[in-house]
Amino acid sequence: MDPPLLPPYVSPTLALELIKAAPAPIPKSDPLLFGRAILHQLRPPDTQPPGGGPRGAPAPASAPASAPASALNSGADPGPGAAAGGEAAAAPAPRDALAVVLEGLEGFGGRSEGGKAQAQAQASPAGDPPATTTYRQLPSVDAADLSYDAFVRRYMAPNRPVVIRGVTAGWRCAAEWRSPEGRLRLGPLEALLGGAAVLATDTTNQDDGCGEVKEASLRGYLAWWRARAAALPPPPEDRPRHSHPGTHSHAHSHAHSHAHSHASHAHSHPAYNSHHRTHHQHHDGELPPAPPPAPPPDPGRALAEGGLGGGGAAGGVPPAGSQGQAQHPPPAPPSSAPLPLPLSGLFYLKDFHLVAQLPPGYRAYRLPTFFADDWLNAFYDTQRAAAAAAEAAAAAGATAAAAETGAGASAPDRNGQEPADREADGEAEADGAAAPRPPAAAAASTSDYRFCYLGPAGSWSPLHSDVLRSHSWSANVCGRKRWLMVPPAYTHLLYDTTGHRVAPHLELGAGWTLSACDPADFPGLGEARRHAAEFIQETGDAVFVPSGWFHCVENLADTLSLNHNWLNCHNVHWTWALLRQGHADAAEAIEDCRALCSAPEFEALVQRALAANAGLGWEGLVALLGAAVEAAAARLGPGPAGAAVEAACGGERAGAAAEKAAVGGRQGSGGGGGSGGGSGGGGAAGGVAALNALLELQRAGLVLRDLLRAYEAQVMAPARAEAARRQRLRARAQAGPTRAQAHRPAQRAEASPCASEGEDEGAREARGDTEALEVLARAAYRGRAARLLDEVQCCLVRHGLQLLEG
Ligand SMILES: O=C(O)CCC(=O)C(=O)O
Repeated sequence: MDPPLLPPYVSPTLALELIKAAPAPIPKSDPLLFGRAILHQLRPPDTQPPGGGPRGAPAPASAPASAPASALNSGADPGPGAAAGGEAAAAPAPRDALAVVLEGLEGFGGRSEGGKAQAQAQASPAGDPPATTTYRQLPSVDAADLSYDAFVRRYMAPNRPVVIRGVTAGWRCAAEWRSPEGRLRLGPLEALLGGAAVLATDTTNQDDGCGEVKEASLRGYLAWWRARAAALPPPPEDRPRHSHPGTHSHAHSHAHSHAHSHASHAHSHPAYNSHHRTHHQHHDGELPPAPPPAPPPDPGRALAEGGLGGGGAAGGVPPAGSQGQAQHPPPAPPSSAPLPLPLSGLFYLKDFHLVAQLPPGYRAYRLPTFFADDWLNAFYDTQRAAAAAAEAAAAAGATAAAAETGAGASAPDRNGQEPADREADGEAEADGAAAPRPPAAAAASTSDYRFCYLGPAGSWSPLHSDVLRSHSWSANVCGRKRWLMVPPAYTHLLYDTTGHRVAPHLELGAGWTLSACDPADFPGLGEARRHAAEFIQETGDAVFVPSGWFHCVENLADTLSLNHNWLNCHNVHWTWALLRQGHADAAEAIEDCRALCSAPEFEALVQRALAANAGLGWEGLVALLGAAVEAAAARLGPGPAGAAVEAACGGERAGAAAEKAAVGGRQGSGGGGGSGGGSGGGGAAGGVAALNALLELQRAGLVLRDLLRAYEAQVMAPARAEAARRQRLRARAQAGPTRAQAHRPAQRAEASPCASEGEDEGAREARGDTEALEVLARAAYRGRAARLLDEVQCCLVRHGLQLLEG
């Protein structure tokens, strides 16, 4: 990955506007964010499962988008919406609330119609395909016409999707992995990364949210792809050239955002049948001819040896040339050995950690400026650097303490450079290292959220929203995808009647196997579909998928895309909402264990379950926020930057000048991105940096504040209650049996396990409980969160700002 020209700053005007406003509220329609009880409140009464909840609840379209969490969860907990800036405190009228989500979403037709607008039909009760169902539209814009300010103002801050055209211009991978005719070239990819280990998901079954996942080497996967293409019958001569008539025009007109009829795209559905896909491939020629035979570069990693090539970071990758030019030896010859993947499957290579696997110096792409403000990958990069530094220190025989000292955010990268040097050189850590990586660092290097998706026409991704409720972006290096996206206000409609399963896809019509998407199982799906957006992503397009927008994606041609998940000050409150509810869910699931272990042990179990389920625990989130806060505070500088801020926003003229400085030269995807970058010293540019830093601090602070409140409500309070319960039991045991219990000794023993033990034992237990509470209260990350919040408050106050109330 080529580094972007960082950091991308919004103008002082916009930064100040965003600081004064709350982050966009999260519609409270997602059971994973707000608890499953929300389904009972939001679902229309006639779609409630038997005995499933209060009837007469408001219809989904009337769901308050920013009702306080306390209205949903018992207690006075203000909820993530409140954490996000206090808008939740004043729940708007239902219709206004919905408008919060859809208002101003240009091209997203019919927003004021409450779902009636463009949907002309919905599935019949039997699930028959509606002949004329259409989807809403999505805006698309040329990268060159979109400033970073405009992107943030129109899309990222309000959490709305957009297609940005022309982002892959100048990318090396676009030049090398795509033929001049626009076909996918698998040979150069194989030469670079053939030995890499990949996971291939079988997407044959449309009912299955996640098909069988098999391990292979990339070389093995590509061998499967070629063999499958060769095994498929040649297309009939009389067939039309394009198997997706409904989207054909997109390729030529770039008219991505128009809705089209369901009937017109039925052909492209994976379930349609493999012959249609074969036809597509052969006629459109996305798959290059089989490469010329040559000895495999590493027979041990060849497909013939059974799939998993043992890859790893550098395994099987030919060395890069001195200019960073990859050498492209011919791919492995066809082999008679068994394929690692069955030809009957339709395998999709998803979530392949491409950047981590690329050879040193191979800069496949430049991170578009729009997507460059990324706390998530920065955090994992830091962790990886820390792991590498710790390993190197350990290997050098250094003490553990010395290793720890080196394992911070300022740890040298694998080239031994300090971060400041790297920035000056325009280097990205992800570009790879010259030195061989220690094994643990190699393992850590896969802990990022930078992916490649590669699959033949027809492969697809089921309906999902992204990990940690992150934003994602997807850029098509080659190929074409069809997307369906559901605004977060309608998430509740995607669940089945048990409230535990999300529909695997949005279609209820022809071409899809319907049993799992029976309207009887998914009563809200028809309505969800009426609110969904559909669009085609062509080669060179990037899709911005905002937090919490469920989407399913289908490859209409052989497609390779690059995808990142990312967090920043605009959506980190979504992640916190997920982790907060995830903690409550995990605690509830193991509530029975609470009495059996100490409070810190119970909390550790909960956090472990949370991290396993969601991908991050609270401690991890505090670490991530800590990295963001420290980086922002460093940019702000130690002294009061009030003068700089004033220069940037105090007067009309200064503000306008600063804005110009911020936006100028940042048009387009790779065309800039950095003005400012100063440390808060005077002048407009310093003001830009300072205001952007203050915005980040404020948003991180809001989450930290809510996290500390949640720690009190969800960790300390239940632990205290449990300690008090135990204390009551002990007191009762010490007081001796009641008259009734004296006649029922067995029951007495059950009621109080301490009853038969002496007073000393009880006192010891009481002391243990008290100590356990103290341990919880002193949890290191809680202390760090409190210190970070103090730091945030100090920075804000120094500049005459404060955290939003709520
Ligand atoms: O392209 C795909 O198949 C899925 C991409 C996706 O889900 C994403 O980028 O969030």
